[in-house]
Amino acid sequence: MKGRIFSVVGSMLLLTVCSKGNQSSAAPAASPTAAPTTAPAAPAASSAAGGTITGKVKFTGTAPRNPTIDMSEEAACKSKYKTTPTEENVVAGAANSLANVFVYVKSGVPAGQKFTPPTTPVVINQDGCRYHPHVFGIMVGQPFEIDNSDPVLHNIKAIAKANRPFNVSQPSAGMKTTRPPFTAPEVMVNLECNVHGWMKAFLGVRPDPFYAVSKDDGSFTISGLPPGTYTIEAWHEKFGTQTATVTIAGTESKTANFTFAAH
Ligand SMILES: [Cu+2]
Repeated sequence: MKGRIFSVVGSMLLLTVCSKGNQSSAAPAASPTAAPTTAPAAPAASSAAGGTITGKVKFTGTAPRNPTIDMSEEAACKSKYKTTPTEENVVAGAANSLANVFVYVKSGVPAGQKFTPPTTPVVINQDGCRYHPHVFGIMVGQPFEIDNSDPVLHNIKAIAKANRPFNVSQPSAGMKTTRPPFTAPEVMVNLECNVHGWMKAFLGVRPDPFYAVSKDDGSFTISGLPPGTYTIEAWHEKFGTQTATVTIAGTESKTANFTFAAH
């Protein structure tokens, strides 16, 4: 989503990490680590004003096995897979890197500061009876599009508290539905399918653009931050949440790494 990895220079100073939990009672016991990374000599490509927070997310322990999905009653979906598909509860890469972690600035952005949402929609696609993406973000006021690439009925349901819940039924392939934008920040809005119990996705709704989703190698980048002290939260659907405090001065880059305990 926010894919660029910037060179991390001088990122050790002033980074503090706290392991306190937050409103999510599912927070794991492990404390996040604040390990500075040694920056490769990559070109510093940040032309946008502001500071950058980069980091890696990983986990300790053994990742739970993702349940397999029985798609035998949905042949059109099943035929899209060479092997038995699984749920995507824990998507892990090499060296225990953890994907699908929603990392965002939880606090520290001045309350009065307004950010214009992109006019391009965030798209979720139902393909192979799974959601793509599985974890993603959107800004308040940004269009949200729901696509169906399967020749089967999907009925996506948004389970929201701060936002209005909704249902969208899409009985055939090629359907596209644009929803009115979300109106309030909410981490996370749960999306699920009323037809296929295994279909789940998680959407972080934010009032600013300071969020990212960790990639397969666990990396994330949040850029364009004005100077300030920020609470960064990392959210994972199974492993809970962790927070770190990062102070940005000028246009510097800082590192915030997170380590979850698998359970
Ligand atoms: Cu479905």
